[in-house]
Amino acid sequence: MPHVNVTHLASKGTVLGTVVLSLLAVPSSHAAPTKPLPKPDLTSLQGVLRTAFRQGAPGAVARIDDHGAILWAAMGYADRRSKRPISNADRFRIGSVTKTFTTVVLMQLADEGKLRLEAPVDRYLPGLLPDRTITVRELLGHRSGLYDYTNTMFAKSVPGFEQVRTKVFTYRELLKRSLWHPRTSAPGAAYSYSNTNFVVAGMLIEKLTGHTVRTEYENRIIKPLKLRDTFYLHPGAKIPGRHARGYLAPDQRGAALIDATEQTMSWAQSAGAIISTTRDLNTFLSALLGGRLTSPSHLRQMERMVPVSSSQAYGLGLRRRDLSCGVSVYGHTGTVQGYYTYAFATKDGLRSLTALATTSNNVAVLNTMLGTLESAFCGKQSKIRRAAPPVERYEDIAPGVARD
Ligand code: REX
Repeated sequence: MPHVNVTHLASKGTVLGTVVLSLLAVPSSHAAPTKPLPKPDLTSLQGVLRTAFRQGAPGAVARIDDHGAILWAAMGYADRRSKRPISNADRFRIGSVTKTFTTVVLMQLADEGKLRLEAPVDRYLPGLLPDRTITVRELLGHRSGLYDYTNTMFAKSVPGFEQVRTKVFTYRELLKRSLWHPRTSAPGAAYSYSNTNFVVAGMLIEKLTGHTVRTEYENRIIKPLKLRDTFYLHPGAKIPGRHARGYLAPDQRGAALIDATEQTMSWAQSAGAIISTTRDLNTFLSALLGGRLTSPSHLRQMERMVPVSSSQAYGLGLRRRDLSCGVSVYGHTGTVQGYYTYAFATKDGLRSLTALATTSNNVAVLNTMLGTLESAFCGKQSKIRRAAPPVERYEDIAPGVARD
């Protein structure tokens, strides 16, 4: 039998009760009073993780932080060989949630007057991009038209991964792979998700600060927020300390999972190489949305959304999901080999959810895990029945997952 572990904690160590009470006191400090958020539904959260496990995720965890109260759930294994049960203390690869960290660093630089969102990237990195008019805002909102080199890199999931898992790329090499292809649109003309944008964002950080992105993530976010389980390790391939192993599903149905835990993450770097935990990501998102990482005006810029689909929108390094009960949440998703992450919070940052499934290239699991948002923010008011999970039009992920 798989391990099931569901625990309730309240902020001061007392058991439940406090969780329920705290959920009623919703209105934020800066937003106009809105109707109270529905209570999270821990039973359905547990059910979502169980479904993901049945669909092939070796492990799945989720943690909700709500006004200091914590709810968490875990299902399955951190390691298929040792059968160690997975828990919310396990570190994992967060993929593109890294893009929100990268954007925060750039917003801080903008706050310091070192960067302008409307300025062409060319002002800071002369001659780098083929089109000198692409602005910083267009990069961070995926509206530059720069082709996503991961589409071709991972057209075949396992061979693509094996080809890069031990490689070390420079930012310029990654950019070159993008520029082999025509641009997807003129600058600013259309949304088209591309890791290339956040490779250039990493180059901007290094150019403007004279430091590695690692130093900037550490000094500006990780240390101030005391994120003890959050690291940017590149090109080191091992996840330090206690962590969940990640398993990539091959493109052939029914083929054995590939343990993808160790890899350099060099293909992603500032677009996706951070390691973290559910607790640290919740802390990060509530600090960001609560206004503790950037000026109010630059947070508003991140939150200025352009619709991507009927239930999704993208701002700057930040996604919005519109849930079935009318609640909208802000954060990011992440997909790297072996790990699917959802990290979202309410606009005021007072309730946050991070969920992880330790597999990837498995659309069923990806769609199922979207249900963790419904459980966390809509609870019993969710209009989505788990028997018919929401279909995620996941146009943002490389071929095979994305465009099926
Ligand atoms: C890489 C391929 C997907 C994954 C990718 N990841 O672009 C970035 C990210 C860093 O997290 N983006 C997601 C592989 C979409 C986000 O922003 O939420 N897929 C897999 C394939 C497909 O190999 N053939 O599923 O592991």
